[in-house]
Amino acid sequence: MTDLKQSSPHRLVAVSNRTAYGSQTRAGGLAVALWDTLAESGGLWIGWSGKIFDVPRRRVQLVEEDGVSFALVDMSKAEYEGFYLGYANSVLWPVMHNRLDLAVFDSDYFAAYESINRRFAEAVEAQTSETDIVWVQDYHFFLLARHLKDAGCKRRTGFFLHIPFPAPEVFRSIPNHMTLAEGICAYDVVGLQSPHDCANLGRYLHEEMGAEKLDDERYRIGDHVLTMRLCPIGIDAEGFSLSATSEVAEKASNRLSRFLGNRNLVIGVDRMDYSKGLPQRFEGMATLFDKYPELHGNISFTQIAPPSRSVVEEYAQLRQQLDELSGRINGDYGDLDWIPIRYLARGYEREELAGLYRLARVGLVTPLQDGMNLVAKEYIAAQAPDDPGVLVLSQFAGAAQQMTEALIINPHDRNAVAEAVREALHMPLDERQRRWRALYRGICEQDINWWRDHFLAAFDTSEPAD
Ligand code: GDG
Repeated sequence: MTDLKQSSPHRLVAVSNRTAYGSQTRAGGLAVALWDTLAESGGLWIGWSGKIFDVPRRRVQLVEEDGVSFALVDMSKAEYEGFYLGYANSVLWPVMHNRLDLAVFDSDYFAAYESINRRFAEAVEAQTSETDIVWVQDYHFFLLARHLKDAGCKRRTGFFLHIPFPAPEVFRSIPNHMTLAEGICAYDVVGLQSPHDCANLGRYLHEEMGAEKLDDERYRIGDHVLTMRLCPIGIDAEGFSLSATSEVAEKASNRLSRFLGNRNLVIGVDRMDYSKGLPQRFEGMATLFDKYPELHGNISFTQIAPPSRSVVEEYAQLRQQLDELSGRINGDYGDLDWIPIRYLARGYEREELAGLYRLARVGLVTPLQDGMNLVAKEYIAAQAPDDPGVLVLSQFAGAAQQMTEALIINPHDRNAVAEAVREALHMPLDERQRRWRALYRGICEQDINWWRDHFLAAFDTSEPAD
């Protein structure tokens, strides 16, 4: 394994759109896992400064925090709009989540995407050396390694895609899909969330680029060998489990309990995003209320949905759709002493969420497409072992390919959602415990540190870029 922790000759350099620099709460997950390894290898994190200038500073800003160095890159307002709101979030995000109908193919967006990828590549070249391992995160930077190569800059590069890789038929609809694919192929190691994603990318590379499969992970494309690693992301399962009994968690749980009385809690927690299937979930709950009047007054569905990317039109529309839908369902089924759907369009602290998950008899995670879905894993981590709740999980979340002991459903089928919630509510304790134990074991074995180490170990067998 590539041991970046002990005086390894390789320094780790992370690249992501947003870094964890200056964030007050560096709680859990990716930020901590990267931070730890970066600090131990004397590493560097390159990302957007979060600042928008009329004329961006050309020089990157170098800062340090808790043993990690940061190189922060600026953007202009036009770049932010073209690269981030435009190409990343109005082209790549919808297409990769199978929502071609929402994609806005504007050639100015692609120009901005290329230019920001080039600027980040220049920052990588300037701030790193040939012995470093450069680990690039996510769909914002498909082209970064390609730009490095074009500039004659030799680096060992890895790329992790947090979101799904769609069927080749869908990916091909992006006007610049070949350029993006050449970008992918310029990396030494590409990590994906699920076997499904690996199969899709493998088929695309074979059909479009004539890639030859050498073994389980390696593809030859021209004279370059690409390692494609199945590397499902995890959480800090033990840490999250502990935080579910913290003071903050218990306080949040008590606040909600006072309102709940002895009703069973069904919980959903999602960024407000059309990939998360929120309208379909609300409709599924309406079907439950419709079919089973005996449940009225006996359960409470609480959906936490902090708004995100709200300046993008589709997100504003989703907000309106959810406002209307929850109002309609509460109007139809609610009573003087019962609100069927509690829909909270705001965020809570991480520890508060842990407490709320623990209180919930059912965790409802029903995205229409999702790279992994960490909420599913957090819900399991937060449960009390002697009285665990039940996870209802969409077959279209990457997590479903690992978490097979959940109740797996098709999120488009509102009847299936309703029946799974009912089954979860009636599930006997011994079955709940049996399913939970298997799920908890899984998320502990393949946690966030496993994910990081498994990805980086791929560099031991990958061939350096020419
Ligand atoms: C992308 C991929 C992949 C949510 N509400 C609050 C809050 N959250 C936290 C959750 C969870 C995180 O946000 C969401 O993670 P997901 O995995 O569900 O989804 P994306 O943001 O879409 O992430 C996804 C992930 O990358 C990692 O690879 O799993 O498929 O789309 O941790 O707890 N956190 C706080 N308050 C909230 O109100 N503090």
